Amino acid sequence: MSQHFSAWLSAQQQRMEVVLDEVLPPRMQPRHLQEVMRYAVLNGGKRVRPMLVFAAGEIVAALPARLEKIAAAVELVHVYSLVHDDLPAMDDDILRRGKVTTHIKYDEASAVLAGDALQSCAFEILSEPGLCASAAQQLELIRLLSHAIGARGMCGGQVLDLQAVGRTITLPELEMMHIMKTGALIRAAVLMGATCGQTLSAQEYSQLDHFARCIGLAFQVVDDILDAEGSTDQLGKTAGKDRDHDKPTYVSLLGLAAAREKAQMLYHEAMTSLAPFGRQAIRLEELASFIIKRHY
Ligand code: GRG
Repeated sequence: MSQHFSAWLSAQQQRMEVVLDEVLPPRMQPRHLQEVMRYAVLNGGKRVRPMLVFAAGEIVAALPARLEKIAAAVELVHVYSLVHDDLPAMDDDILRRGKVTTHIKYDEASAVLAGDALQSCAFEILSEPGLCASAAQQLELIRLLSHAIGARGMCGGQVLDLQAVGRTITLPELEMMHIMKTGALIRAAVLMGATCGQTLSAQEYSQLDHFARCIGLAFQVVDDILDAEGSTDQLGKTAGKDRDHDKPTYVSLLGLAAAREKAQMLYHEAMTSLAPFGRQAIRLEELASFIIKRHY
């Protein structure tokens, strides 16, 4: 990671911490629910999806204040998915972002409700009057996010994931599951960042969309590799869960070496898609590299 990128990343992460603190003010009622939401959201996480919003927003010269709100909405939805994913009915985990999971710190009902409330908070932010230059742009943001996290995106992918436990699935089935469960929200983050500034040509939008799809899938391939290779300390969440739960992954289907090759292939395809944007896409390029090379 270049020093320049690493400084950018940590400045943006700090900026996100402030924005998230502002959208979840500590004194809101009911105090308990607000406390649970803040526990789940603040002080943790790489904030990759907000970074993708910022980096895509640079391509269309979007206003920083606008991007901050959109990035916050995407991160709140991501955190909701983590809180629900950790519940006993789902992945049943006790550690997330180096802290005990939300339902362990509080209780299951609080974790379910905090996840639900984070999701509605995200859509409330996106529908705030005046967020974008036009109502049509705001509707498009809401469409992109709701599509990405519903039955044909994240929730649908989670169902496929739960159904796959202990079963043998094909590579195309695994790919579809990963694209929906993880890739769809990452793709939405990029497209949302690119939707709130100058308008891209259809060709440019489709290039960016291809980048977003490649990097969304690559993110989960790397996650499979890290789950197999990383330690609990390094990841801040329980390592080796996929193998322990007999879950099909790129590593279990292809082996570590081929999984690494797949991630590299997707990375190169993603970079090729950015070529028409030249220097404007530098942050997206750096983020793609960060996603592939990350150790946590
Ligand atoms: C609707 C009841 C109900 C449940 C939904 C949506 C859902 C359950 C689960 C979502 C699926 C999910 C959690 C996918 C995992 C994606 C993934 C790789 C998460 C880790 O992302 P990072 O590494 O995490 O960016 P940090 O902590 O850095 O933000």
